[in-house]
Amino acid sequence: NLSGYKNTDKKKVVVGGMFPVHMRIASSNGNTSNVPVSAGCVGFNFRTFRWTQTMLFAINEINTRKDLLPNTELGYVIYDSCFTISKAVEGTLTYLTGQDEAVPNYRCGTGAPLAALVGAGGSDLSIATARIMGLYHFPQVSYCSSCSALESKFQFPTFLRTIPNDRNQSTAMAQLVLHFGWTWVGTIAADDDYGKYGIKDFKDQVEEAGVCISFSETLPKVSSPQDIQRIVKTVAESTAKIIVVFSSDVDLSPLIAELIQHNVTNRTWIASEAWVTSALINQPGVSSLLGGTLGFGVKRADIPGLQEHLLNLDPYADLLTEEFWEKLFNCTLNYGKALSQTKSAMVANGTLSRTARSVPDGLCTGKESLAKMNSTYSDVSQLRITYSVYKAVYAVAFALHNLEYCVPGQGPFVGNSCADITNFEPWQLMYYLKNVRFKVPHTDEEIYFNEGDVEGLYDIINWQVNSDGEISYVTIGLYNGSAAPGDRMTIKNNSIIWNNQPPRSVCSENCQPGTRKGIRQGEPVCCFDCIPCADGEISNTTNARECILCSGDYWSNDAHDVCVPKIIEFLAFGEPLGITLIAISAFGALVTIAVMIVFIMHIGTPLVKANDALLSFTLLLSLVVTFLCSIVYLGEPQKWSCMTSQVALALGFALCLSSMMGRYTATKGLSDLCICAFVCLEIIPCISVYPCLSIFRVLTLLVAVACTVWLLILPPHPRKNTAAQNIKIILECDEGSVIFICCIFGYDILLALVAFIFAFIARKLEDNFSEGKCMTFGLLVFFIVWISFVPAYLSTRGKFMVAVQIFAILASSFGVLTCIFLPKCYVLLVKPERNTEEMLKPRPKPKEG
Ligand code: TCR
Repeated sequence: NLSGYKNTDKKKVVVGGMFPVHMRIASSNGNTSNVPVSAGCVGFNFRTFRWTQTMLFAINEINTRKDLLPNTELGYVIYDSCFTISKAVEGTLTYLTGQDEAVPNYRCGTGAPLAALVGAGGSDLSIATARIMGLYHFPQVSYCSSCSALESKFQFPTFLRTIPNDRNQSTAMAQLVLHFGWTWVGTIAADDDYGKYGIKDFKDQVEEAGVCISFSETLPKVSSPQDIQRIVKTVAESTAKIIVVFSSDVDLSPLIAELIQHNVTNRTWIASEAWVTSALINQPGVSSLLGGTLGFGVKRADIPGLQEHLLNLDPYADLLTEEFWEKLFNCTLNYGKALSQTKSAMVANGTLSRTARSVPDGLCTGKESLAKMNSTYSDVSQLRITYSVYKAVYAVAFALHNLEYCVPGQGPFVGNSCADITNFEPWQLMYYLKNVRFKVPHTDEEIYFNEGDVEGLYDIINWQVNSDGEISYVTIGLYNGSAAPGDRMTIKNNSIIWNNQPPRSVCSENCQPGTRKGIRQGEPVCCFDCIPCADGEISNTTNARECILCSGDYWSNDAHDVCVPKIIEFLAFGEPLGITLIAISAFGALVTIAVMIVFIMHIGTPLVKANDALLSFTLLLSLVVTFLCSIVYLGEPQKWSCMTSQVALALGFALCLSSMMGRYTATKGLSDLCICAFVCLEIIPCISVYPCLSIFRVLTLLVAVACTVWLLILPPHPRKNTAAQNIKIILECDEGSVIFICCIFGYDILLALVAFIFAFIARKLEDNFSEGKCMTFGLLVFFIVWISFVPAYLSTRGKFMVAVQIFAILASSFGVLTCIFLPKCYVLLVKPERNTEEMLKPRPKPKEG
């Protein structure tokens, strides 16, 4: 510990200070047979030594000021906490008791009153010391203990700090992560209150916002190669590109060194305040690993005069400074000059003796130039915690000033009394510290404590690698924790320089529309698979959880991101197939009409006469009907067209077949009678062919009636068939009643069979026009067409079903037309000489009765 004040006749007050000048305590040799001594410290930290010097500088500045504590001189006692709780507690007890060897509850002599303790360094140290200080109502002002646990006034009633509460920083980090849309981050925390509370607050906030933590590692407090190796492995194997580190530089540096060894690159690090501008981390060679790092730094300030103070250091001022000098210049100071008694007495407390430190042999004079030596100690470019130390000392000074200049009778204490600067109680100073409000010299920042905390202001710092591979800290944004939630953070996005490209850190990329998220069992929610939607289902948002089923008349498009109306399918007039079918049926109808005309022109000739003109015309007419009714099948099904098409076809065929049969029987005479009678199954007394024929006429009539009833009760109607095919709606006719349709077409089949039997039996009968053969052949064509129609019809879908049906109609009609009428037309038109009575068989007179 260093202490001192100048000898003047002013009133004196002692301010305590505690800094982690060393990085750790030397490990003990485990020997329990010796008298135990307080552990020595190793690992000199230039940065924290600068803080120490800043406290001295601030005290000197205050002591020379005329407006602040003009009649009081501040002295100081500074302890090295060695970054270790036990040392910090030891220092606190020593400070409180005034003994070199700490004896609690005992304070020696009536020396200058103790004012407040500045510091303790890290949060875990402050937590330990603040508990002791709290016992004695002794104020403590910390410059770098930022842990949120210290905000509890219940546990730490006399703790104040000039560094913002880490709650702000954790929120800021969470906002930063959310700002850039990173949802997959790794975290590394130091194994102390700072790291654990900081990371916990951060995690709580990001996880609430849907970010997933890829890994959480804890840095060992006592350097452990296995632990470091394990963390390196985790970092290298993780797919998280963003790693948030809440740790002090001292704890982090072994990991960074190891990561560089393993050449881990392509990560973006989010730095907490404790290492964001640390020279311990920012060593040559880290740029590939840490370039592009983003971090939070507390407010920076320039303190005029500090640099001169730092450079005008007297190497022999005290033991710490001597050690500093020797470490910096790597030499041994020439002790012969000034090794005082007091200093050797203090060796035991904190710093190791020279021999134990094993300094190098080269001698130094104490005249070496600090200015030429560019060290962290004299670097005043990033005065952040240094500035916080400065503020802490000033806070104590202003509080003391207010205490000293309390107007008697108007004081804050019982009976409006004031405290006496030469002999005050620590809780009295605490009152003034709590209520202190002052402007920091050289900057216009105003400091006051709100429940012991100051405002959460941070610079957002980006580590930018310049052309020589060095890293410079560029402030790319600000965070103000006391602003409205929406505008706490301002970031200049385009002034950020990333290590290579702006990082993306997600476990799984977003699921595009058309797919849905599929969870992976046992993995965080940010890791998922994108599963394409099934046919007929869509998703139209990114990261949809479910696909939506398209309703009724809609179906998914190829990309599965919108429901599109199903394709409506029917055989249209306009399309090639439709046109072809119309043409064929029109052609058929025209040919039939042409045949009719030919027959009319030759109406008196034997051939026409022999064939019973009326029946021929009925047959031809029925053929025209069947040809034309195929057109009705085309086009979008309407109620009328559905009703017409089947009925017209069935009646057309009935007419056609019955007239074929009738005509045949009419022509064939006697021999056919028995056939007719046979056909009529003797049930109907059948005397001539004509009554026999009329049975079919009656039947036809019955069918017509049945059709009418059918049309009235269960009419065929157009229907949207969505079931047959997913992507299409087939417009078709619903028959209404299957039984009816079977009946009327069954009747047609019956007629056809009967006609066929007639014709088959009669085909051997002599006649010049081979009437019987022609008709047999025509009916055979008819049967073949309709039998082959069945499988063809059943194996097609949609509009082709209609086409198959029309083809069957046309084919059968053409078959009948050509077989029956072609030979006759041939005779009528080409061979009129054969159209004579002789050529015809003598017509037998129909038997009456
Ligand atoms: N608060 C940390 C310790 C710490 C620190 C630093 C240590 C902070 N900033 C800079 C060394 C250098 C912030 C704590 O433990 O609360």
